[in-house]
Amino acid sequence: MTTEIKIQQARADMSGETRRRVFSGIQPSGDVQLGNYLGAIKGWADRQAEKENFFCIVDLHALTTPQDPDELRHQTRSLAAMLFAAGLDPDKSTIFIQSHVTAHAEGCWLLNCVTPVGWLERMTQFKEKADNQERVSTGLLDYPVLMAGDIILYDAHEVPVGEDQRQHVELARDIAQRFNRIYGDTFVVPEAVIPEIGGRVMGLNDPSVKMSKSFSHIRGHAVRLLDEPDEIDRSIKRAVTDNENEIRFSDDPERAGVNNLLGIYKVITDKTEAEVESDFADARGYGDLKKRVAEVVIEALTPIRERYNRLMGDVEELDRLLERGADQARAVADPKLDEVKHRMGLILPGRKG
Ligand code: AQP
Repeated sequence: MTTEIKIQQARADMSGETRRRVFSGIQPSGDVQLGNYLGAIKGWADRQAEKENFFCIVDLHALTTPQDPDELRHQTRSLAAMLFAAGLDPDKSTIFIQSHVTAHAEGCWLLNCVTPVGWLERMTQFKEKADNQERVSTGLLDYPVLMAGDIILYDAHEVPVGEDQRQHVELARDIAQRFNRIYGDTFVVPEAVIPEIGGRVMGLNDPSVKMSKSFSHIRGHAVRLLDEPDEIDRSIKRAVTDNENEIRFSDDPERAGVNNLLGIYKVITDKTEAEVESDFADARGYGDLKKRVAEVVIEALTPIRERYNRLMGDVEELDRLLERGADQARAVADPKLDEVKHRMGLILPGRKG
């Protein structure tokens, strides 16, 4: 960076002109569920005007577990439509498919070469997912390095994710710092931004496990964003609670079901804990709680489902929006990848140094 640019940058920073850069991703690995929405997508959409945003449909990550090829193509477009329907605006955010920007896969290889394998073997999500599979792919182990590359190739400052991704963002920090130490200052060291409530929406059928796309086919586990109102109503009415009758926030694991329902209500209505508890002061029991939670969820998801259906009716327009996003993403990721290659000693085609 020249001195002139550094001065301009410092001025812009002082006047607050530069916006923090945000990167996050979501896998097209199943039906988007309420946890994905409340823990990640809703926050991305609510804050997109304040930041410079990159949101990525991480189809390469989805390949780490077995996928039907036609189904994966459908899920990828469907997820794109869902993100636009949930409020991501292509004029405020860059929304793109990971495999359309080849710098992600190349960056992963380069970062693999500075990442000790022991760091990956320690990842909780790897251990959990590996336990559930007969044959574990190298990709499943390597997933966090690809994710680190996704983030640091954009010099992202912030990574808004649900609690389950905290460890992977920590790893991205470690990899960025290690690279900077070995090859000189190259990457911004990113930070995870995790919502206090909503960061971990739990399964309705079992509030001791997180709500997950992979389990969304299990009856009563999740609210899927495309569920019809009566289905949402049924899932929430079947939610596991406890034998008490007290509607208040609590960190007692025995009361995790009620806490989960109150958390969902709180994030959707954007109220404080005190306001939420006062909303339920006149409730006559968990039946009332479930009824009102179902109402606010249905009210929030109905317009998203309607917009989604319209977008899926015009696949050409959807693909056009995704191409535009990929062009914008390449303009940032490709020069960064060149810088990384150069620092590591690779010859860039057409460059003398
Ligand atoms: N239950 C949850 N509560 C809060 N946030 C959640 N997220 C996922 N589940 C919850 C957040 O959603 C974003 C996208 O997730 P992902 O597609 O990268 O995969 P994931 O974290 O593994 O989510 P799933 O739904 O559990 O998918 P599968 O079953 O395919 O693994 C992330 O920011 C995540 O934190």
